[in-house]
Amino acid sequence: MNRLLDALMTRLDKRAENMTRQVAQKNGRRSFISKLGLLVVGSGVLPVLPFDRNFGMAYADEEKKDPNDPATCDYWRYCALDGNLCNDCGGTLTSCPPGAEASKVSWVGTCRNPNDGKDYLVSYNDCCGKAMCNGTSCVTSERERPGYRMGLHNDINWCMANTSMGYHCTVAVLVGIADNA
Ligand code: ABN
Repeated sequence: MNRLLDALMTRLDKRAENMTRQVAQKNGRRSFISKLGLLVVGSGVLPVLPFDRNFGMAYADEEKKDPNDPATCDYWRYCALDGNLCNDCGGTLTSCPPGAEASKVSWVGTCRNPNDGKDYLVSYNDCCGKAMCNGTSCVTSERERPGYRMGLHNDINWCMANTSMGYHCTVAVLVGIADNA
C-alpha cells in the first residue's frame, strides 16, 4: 500500500514539476528578454519598411507642373539643370542676358521630351561675367552623381574656363538626339 502511495506521489511530483517548467519557460526572465529584444529590433526596422506614410493622401506641392512651360523647373529640357533660369534674368531659354557670355564648357544632360517620347541631349551653359541673377533657381540634376564622381557632378560653376568667371544664370540648349542603341 505504501509503495502504491509512493508511486502515485512520484507521478504527481513529476507532473507538477513539468507544469512548473512549462510556465517558467513561457513567462520566465529569458523569454521576457527575448521578447524585449524582438520589440527593440522590430521598432528599429519598422521605420525603414516601405509603406505609405501619407496614408493615401496626395500633396499638391509634389504635383508636377507643366512640362512645356520654360518658366518653371518642370519644363522637360531642364531635367538635369542646376542653376538659375536665364529666361527669368533678361535672357531667353537659349541665350544669355545682355552683358553676359556663354560658358566655354557645359554640362550635358539627357532629357525625355514628353511630346514625342524621344531623348534629347541638352547642354546647360552658364552665362558668365555678371553678378549672380536671383531668378528662378532649379536643381533637377537627373543622373547627376556626387562630387567625388569626377565628371558626373553638375553643381559646378561652368564659367571656370571663361575670362570672366562670375556666374550669372544658366541656359538649356538642345544639341542633339540621344542614341539609345
Ligand atoms: N552651374 C551653375 C552653378 C554655378 C555656380 C555654382 C554651382 C552651380
